[in-house]
Amino acid sequence: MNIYQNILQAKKKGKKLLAVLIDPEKIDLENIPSFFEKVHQSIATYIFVGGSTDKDNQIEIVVSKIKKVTHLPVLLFPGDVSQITNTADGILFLSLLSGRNPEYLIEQQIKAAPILKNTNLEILPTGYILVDGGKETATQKVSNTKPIPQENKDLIINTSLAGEFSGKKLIYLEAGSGATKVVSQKIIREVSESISIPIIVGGGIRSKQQLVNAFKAGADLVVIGTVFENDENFFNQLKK
Ligand code: 1GP
Repeated sequence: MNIYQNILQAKKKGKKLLAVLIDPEKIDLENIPSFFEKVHQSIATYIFVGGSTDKDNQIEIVVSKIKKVTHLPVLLFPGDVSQITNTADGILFLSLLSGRNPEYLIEQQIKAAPILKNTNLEILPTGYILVDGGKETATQKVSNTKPIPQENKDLIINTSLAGEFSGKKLIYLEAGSGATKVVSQKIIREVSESISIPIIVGGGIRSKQQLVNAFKAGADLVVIGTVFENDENFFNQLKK
């Protein structure tokens, strides 16, 4: 079964999924084996690798090292076309639907197409929606776009619907890495009631309660990065 079918099946069964996000600029290569011992004791089901930038082109080496120590599927979560490597299992093929910058709506995707054509990566078309997470994030700066205010619920819902209608397989509601305000339960709930494809939620989640809240509201897959970078003991709260 491929990655997307697994996500769909989990959604059908009400099984919740957790992705650990690894930023290739921040991970210490030497620490990968011990980091993954903790990942494997936790409820994590996927590994996402990527960042707004990858200045030292570390992604390929990071993914190769990760693949040596884990059985979990590794998905690229690329900031741009330079972050594609065939060493992963799949890629979130993102379109930044909340923004109006053609570079991140379609240009990067066109640049990526001939590269992806020559890989075995499973491609997961993903509508990426930045919502205001209380502070300016790297994604905002790099993409030169504005997030949608959380008060503008209808725009978030309609953008999600437009993503589904134009063929996206996933909708990612993103408050931004290190956000001070997570995507509200109200927004997650209303988006999940409006669309039929799985919903990914991430940005600023730093407690088990926030994770549970996102799941309860309708998130199918939650992404957590920063808190694991800062405190690996957080894995202890998420034991299987
Ligand atoms: C960011 O949604 C992810 O793209 C995860 O955010 O680093 O705040 O957990 P955090």
